[in-house]
Amino acid sequence: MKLIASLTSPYVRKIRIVLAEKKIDCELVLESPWVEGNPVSKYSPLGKVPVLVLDDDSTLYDSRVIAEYLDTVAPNNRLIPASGRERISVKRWEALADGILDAAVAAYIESLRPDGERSPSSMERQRGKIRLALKAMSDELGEQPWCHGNNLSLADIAVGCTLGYVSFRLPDIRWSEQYANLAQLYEKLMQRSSFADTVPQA
Ligand SMILES: N[C@@H](CCC(=O)N[C@@H](CS)C(=O)NCC(=O)O)C(=O)O
Repeated sequence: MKLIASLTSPYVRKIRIVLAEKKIDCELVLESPWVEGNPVSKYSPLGKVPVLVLDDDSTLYDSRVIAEYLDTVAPNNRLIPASGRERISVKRWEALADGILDAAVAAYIESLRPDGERSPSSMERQRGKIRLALKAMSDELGEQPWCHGNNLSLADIAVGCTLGYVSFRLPDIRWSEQYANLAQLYEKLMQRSSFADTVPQA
């Protein structure tokens, strides 16, 4: 099994953390989907990372499908509840976290465009979503030790990857000063080697 990956992608980080928490061995194949002529589209028609290539050469994407697959094939350290409202709650957290990521990635990509081509209104639109969704995250976490239940779940992994990415690419969004509960959760997550070993680096 191999993971087509880039070290800055927060969606890839989510999968690397799932692999580490579930102690699953997987080869990491580093490819940037932004480099001209990159081979990512050979693995996924969407041309995005992560892609998981299975031993029979079939491929899985995107990160939500891969996370679910890994949690199903390895029943140890379950990260997603098996069914019902519990499962939906974890998946909803993941949707919230990934939604912030989608907006953060879009805002960052827009910021890289040359002067004159950049759209301040489009960047502000994405930033508005990020601000609202971070507040929703903080409100929903409240005083709970974990996003869902009494243990680490995919909800915490997705939220942690999102918080790390916002700090990495949009450092002027000072979520940790604004939301003490999110800062505490991130600090706790960063004590795990799965998180500490996967901090995004430029
Ligand atoms: N929904 C996808 C998002 C994946 C994604 O957007 N990956 C980015 C890297 S952070 C990418 O490969 N972008 C390349 C492109 O948009 O061409 C997932 O959860 O895996």
